[in-house]
This record gives sequence, C-alpha cells and structure tokens, in this order.
Amino acid sequence: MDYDYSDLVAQSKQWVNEVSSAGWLSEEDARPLLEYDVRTPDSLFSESQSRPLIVAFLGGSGVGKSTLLNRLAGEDIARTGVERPTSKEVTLYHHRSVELSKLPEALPIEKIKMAAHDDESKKNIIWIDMPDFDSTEEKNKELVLGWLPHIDVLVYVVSPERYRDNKAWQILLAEGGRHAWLFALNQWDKGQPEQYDDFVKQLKQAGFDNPIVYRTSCVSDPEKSQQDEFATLQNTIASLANEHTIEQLELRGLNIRKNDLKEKLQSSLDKMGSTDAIQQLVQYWQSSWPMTVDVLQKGFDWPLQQMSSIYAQQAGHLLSKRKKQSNAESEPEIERSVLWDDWAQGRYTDKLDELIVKADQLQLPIKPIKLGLLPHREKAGRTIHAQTELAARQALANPGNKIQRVFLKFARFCEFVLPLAAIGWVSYQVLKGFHDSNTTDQAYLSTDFAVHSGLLLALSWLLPFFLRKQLKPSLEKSALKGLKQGLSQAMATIEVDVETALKQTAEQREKYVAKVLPILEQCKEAPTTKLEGEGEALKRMLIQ
Ligand SMILES: Nc1nc2c(ncn2[C@@H]2O[C@H](COP(=O)(O)OP(=O)(O)O)[C@@H](O)[C@H]2O)c(=O)[nH]1
Ligand SMILES: [Mg+2]
Repeated sequence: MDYDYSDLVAQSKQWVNEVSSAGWLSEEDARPLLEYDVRTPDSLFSESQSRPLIVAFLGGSGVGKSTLLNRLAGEDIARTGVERPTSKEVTLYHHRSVELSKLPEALPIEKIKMAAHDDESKKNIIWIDMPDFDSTEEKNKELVLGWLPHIDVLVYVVSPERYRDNKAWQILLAEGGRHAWLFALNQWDKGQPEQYDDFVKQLKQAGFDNPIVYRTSCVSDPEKSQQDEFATLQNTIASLANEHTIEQLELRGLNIRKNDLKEKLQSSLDKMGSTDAIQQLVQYWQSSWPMTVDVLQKGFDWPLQQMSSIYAQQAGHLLSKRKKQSNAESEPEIERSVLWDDWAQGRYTDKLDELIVKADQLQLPIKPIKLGLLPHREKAGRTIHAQTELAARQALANPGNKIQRVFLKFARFCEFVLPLAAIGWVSYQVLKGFHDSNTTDQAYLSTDFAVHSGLLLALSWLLPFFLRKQLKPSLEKSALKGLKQGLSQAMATIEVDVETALKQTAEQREKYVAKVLPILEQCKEAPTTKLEGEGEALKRMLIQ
C-alpha cells in the first residue's frame, strides 16, 4: 500500500470538507472526493510480505465461474449451479502460506469462503470466485463492488448466449482502465465461431485493441472440449504472477488512481470560480452602485427635508445633548423621521441580490458570496443612520459657512461696541456742553442735540442688531446640508464595505486554492518502468 497515496486521499478529503463547509462546493460536487476510496490490491496485505497476484472471475450468473474455479482447484470448492443457482459468497482459493492481514469492513469475513491449497506452482496467485453480479441480490452487488478495487486481473467469464450481459459489462466499461482483463468464453462446447467474433468485436469497442479471449469448455466430453483453452488461460496468469509484474501493475493502478484524484481535485477547483471572475464582480459593483445611490438619493429628498426641519426645531436639545453626554441616559429620545425605511432597504437588498445573480453568471459559487454579504444587508441602515446624524449634529453646532460665521461674530461685536461708543460720544458732548455753557451764554443742551443723540444711540444699536438677524444662518438649511453630506459619506462607506466583503471572499478562495495546489502537485505520476518488458500478453490485457 502506498502510504503517500492514502495520505493524499486523506488530505484531499480534508480539503474538500473545509471547502464545502465554507460553501465553495455543493454537497453533490464534494461527494466524489469525500467518497474517494484508497483501496488497492495490496491494501489487503501487510507491507513487508511480497504479495500474490489477485485474480477474480467476474460475470453473469450461470456462465460457469464457479465451475472454472473448481476445475482449477481440482476439487469442488465453490458452489456451482447444480447445488445452488446463485452463489452469495466470495470464494478465495489461495496457498496456505498467504495471510490476508487486514480485511476492510466492506469485505465481511462471513461472506468469504476460504479454500487453502499446498500447490507450490500456484503459490503466487489468489483466485477469487465472485458472487453473481446480475442476480437480484443487492448484497451480491455490494460484495462484488467491495472486492473490485483489490483485484489485479479480472477474468471476465461469458457464455456463448450471454456474452452481452449488461451488468457485468457496465463494470467493464467503468473499471476497464483500472485492472488487467482476460476473457473466457466458457461453455464453448455450445458456442459458434460467429459468437466468438462478435464478442471480440464488442471488446474492441470497449477499448481493448487486441483482447485475449480464451474459449473454455468444462464438460467432461472429450469430443466437445477439443478446443478448450483452459490450460493456456492458467499459463498466462501464471506468467504474470511474479514480483516485478505485480509491482508494475500496482504502480500502474496507483498512477491511474492519482490521476483520477487529480482530475477530481481539478474539477472541484474549477467549480470554485476564478480570481478573475471575483475581480469582475467587484468592478460590476463599483460601476453599478452609483446608479443605486442615485435612485436612493432621489427617494431621500422628501424625508431629508422632513428630518432637517425636525433637527432644526430640536437643535437646542440636540446640541445640549452633545455637550452633556455624561448624563445622556436621562435624555429623552429625539423625535426623527426614518431615512432608511423599508423602501430604501428594499432597493438595497435588490442590489445585493443582483450582485449574487451576477456572481452566478460569472460562474462563481454563490454561497460564499451570499455569506460574505450577509452582515452587510442589515448594516447599511445603521451606517446611514449613524453618519447622517453625526453630520447633522456637526452642521448644527457650526451653522452656516465660514464667511457667514465671521460676519456674525463681527455683528455681535458691533452690537456691543457701537452703542458703547455712541454712549461715550453722547456723554462727552454732554460734559463738553456743560463746560462750555459756563464760559459762554449759550443754552446748555439743545433739543437738536437731544434728538440727534437719541437717534445715534438707537442706530448704533439697531444697525448691528439688524445685521446679526439677517446674517444668522438658517438651522434648517444647515441641518439639511449636514444630512446630505452625511448621506453621501454613508453611501461611500457602504460601497467600500461591500467591496471589502467581496475581496475577503476572494482572499478566502485564494487560501483554499493555495492549500490544494501542493496536493495536486503530489498527484503527478509515479515513475513506472514501462510494461513493455512484460511481453505482449499483459499489454493486450490493459486498456491503455
Ligand atoms: N455445457 C457446459 N456447461 C457448463 C460449463 N461450465 C459450467 N457449466 C454449467 O453451467 C452451470 C452454471 O455454472 P456455475 O459455475 O455455477 O456458474 P456461475 O454462476 O457462473 O458460477 C452449471 O450447471 C455448470 O455445470 C461448460 O463449459 N459447458
Ligand atoms: Mg458461481
């Protein structure tokens, strides 16, 4: 048993488990790898011992498999049709020295009939008679399929009238490349040359260029069994039962299995989409999100106005809440109209669904993309809410633009300074008048002076007051401006959030791909010395 190979299968299974639980492969696509089996002929034997060649008779019921094995053994070890029309067990005919070290669960010991012999010439071969595969017994089928991976050479037995047996033929088509095949057209005493030719033709179609078909006849009538080639069949098999051939067959089987594993891994990998496709998906998102933003913003026009007037009305409260954050808990909730309503959530969900449809079109598995986007479905509303509120608060804390604010400060300053200056000037004039009235005989204060002073005082106060009133920015406009600013910031945040989610999904894919590449690399073929040295016979037994 090649432990590298069983390791590879174990690693592949672990990988496929991880990948499918992350949604990158469907259960159905993961199954071929999860059910991949590590059984090989030598997995039945302990490592140290050189193992025998395992040869099995396969075919429909009543073709003569058990009779052939009995003939080989020279005694009735396998039950034949006379006693029991369908045999339900596997009969193993082996040399006494052979030890099967570990029979897997799929090969129940009670279903195995062991017949040991002491014939040294057959020491290196284990002959197996399979139960009838085409019987209605489902258990027979399981047993045959359980044994198949452990077989080196299959002797496919047919009878002249039953060589197109369908069920066994299916095995031949499916398992063709994995074993060496010999064919026995048994009951040849009842056969016709045309049937032989036709059978050979069928085999050629199944992939054997020059199949070896032996005509065997197990009846004792010497006349009828003239053309019997049973001895040749035995000799051919005996010629294969040497260490070198078994090793080469083993290596060939291993390469076929590794190649098969590689193909299965590669096809799983293909089902995980490509980096390029995810890149295209990100681009699609970037180019199509602005259109959704447009639609959303149009829909937000009215709620924005409503919100800004609510914010403006409650500006004082909002700002004081901001300043007194420590006792925020006791603050009552501010009344507001909801910006991100069902309509907005609906548009956004539609957009994300559209993204998933696009992913499907790009042949990406949609499950991991759905999973990556899932937290963002609910998050958008919260982002919009948080960012618009923050921006509105900031706008209300500093209403208007910079110039407006400078003028306002100036007006406040004038409101204080101008009346003061006017009072100062009037006081000065009063004092001066009083002083002058002592030296001249002019009236101390004239009516004109009183009117002018009064007017000056009034104007010095009114003018900056009026200016301040005019310059004071509208809270509603400020709130609206803040809300709009917050909204476009939030839209940008959502865009980046989704983009990041897609990129994280791409990274996750990369991680899985990086994990499988070394396994794929190890699946490359083991070096085989070509089977050419084994002679023409073995080559004819294999589908190349
Ligand atoms: N005429 C003829 N009958 C055979 C030959 N080989 C086997 N049989 C008979 O075919 C029947 C089925 O044989 P069996 O070995 O049980 O077939 P299995 O189901 O393939 O194992 C039995 O009655 C055998 O005696 C043969 O070469 N010629
Ligand atoms: Mg039988």
